Amino acid sequence: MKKVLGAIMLTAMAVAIPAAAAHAEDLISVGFAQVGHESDWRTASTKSCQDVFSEENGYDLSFVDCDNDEAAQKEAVRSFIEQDVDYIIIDPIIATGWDTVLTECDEAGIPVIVIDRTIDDSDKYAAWVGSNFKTEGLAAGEWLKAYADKMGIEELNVLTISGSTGSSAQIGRSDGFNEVAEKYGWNLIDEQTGDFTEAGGQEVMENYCKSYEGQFNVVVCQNDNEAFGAMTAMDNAGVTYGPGNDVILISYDACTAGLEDVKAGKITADFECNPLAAPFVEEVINKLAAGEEVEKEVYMVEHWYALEDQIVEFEVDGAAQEMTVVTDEVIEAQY
Ligand code: GYE
Repeated sequence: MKKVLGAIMLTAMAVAIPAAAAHAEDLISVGFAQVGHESDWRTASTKSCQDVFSEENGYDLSFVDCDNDEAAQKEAVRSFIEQDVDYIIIDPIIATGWDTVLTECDEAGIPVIVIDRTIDDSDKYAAWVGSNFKTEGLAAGEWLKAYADKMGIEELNVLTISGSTGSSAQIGRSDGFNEVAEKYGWNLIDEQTGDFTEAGGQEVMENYCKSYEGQFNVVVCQNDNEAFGAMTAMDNAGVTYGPGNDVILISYDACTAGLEDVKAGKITADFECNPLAAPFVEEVINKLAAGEEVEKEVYMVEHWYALEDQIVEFEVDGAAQEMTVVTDEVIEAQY
């Protein structure tokens, strides 16, 4: 048995050595036009891609941080076409305006894989891997309904700090939550963008605290970083938030620091968006390379998080939703 194991290990090493010493021309070249570096979610997404598309794994990755600049993102894609990379990955900053540049990729014969946010005005890409943002918004809304009922809170006065305007993440989360709000007749006081950043969240919340003092009992932040900023602003204004306090604070992403704030009783519920798309993108690339059919849409699996007392039963589109209680182990296991 020992001998057999040794032989297997040797074979594995024999395969591994040439790959590790591979020349650039043996590597699969991938260009990745990333949105920017605005959030913890984004950091996890970038790391996931850099880990999977490493030289060790046989890739030559050209990574461009587009700093939330749509024009820079199109330029990055065009530079990948010039470099004649094998595959292009795009996380589109906004959902529209893509058909021309995707046509150029198509004409150059370079397959495009879209991750995370969607492209809504062109289908000239091989596959998309990401999340259902509308489902996230619906889940946050239906959770709020069930939780408010449990707590006997009859009137909901909601302030939203939205994500980058025109991104599919913002559009989906707003559409989903607002649909539920309209269904139950909640008062949607205001919705302003915090651009998915902590500084943006803080600025918007500072204005809200001044303009709507004493008039709101729900704050919805469309990502954790905005929630971090909003909490600073509420602390400074003397507004309390989290279970049992003045304001029900809802967030999206459920990154490690977000879950820590759920555990600490600050964020009331956090709706996950899973940033680890890269392994699924690699599967798509492998299939394309083998000439196999690929699925046009691949959805990430996500969870809804709260502390025990905030766990309630609710449905989205007729399907019962499970919630996860945030514990140290859960936080530890999160990206
Ligand atoms: O929620 C936010 C990030 O596109 C889903 O972008 C992503 C969003 C995420 O900046 O934190």
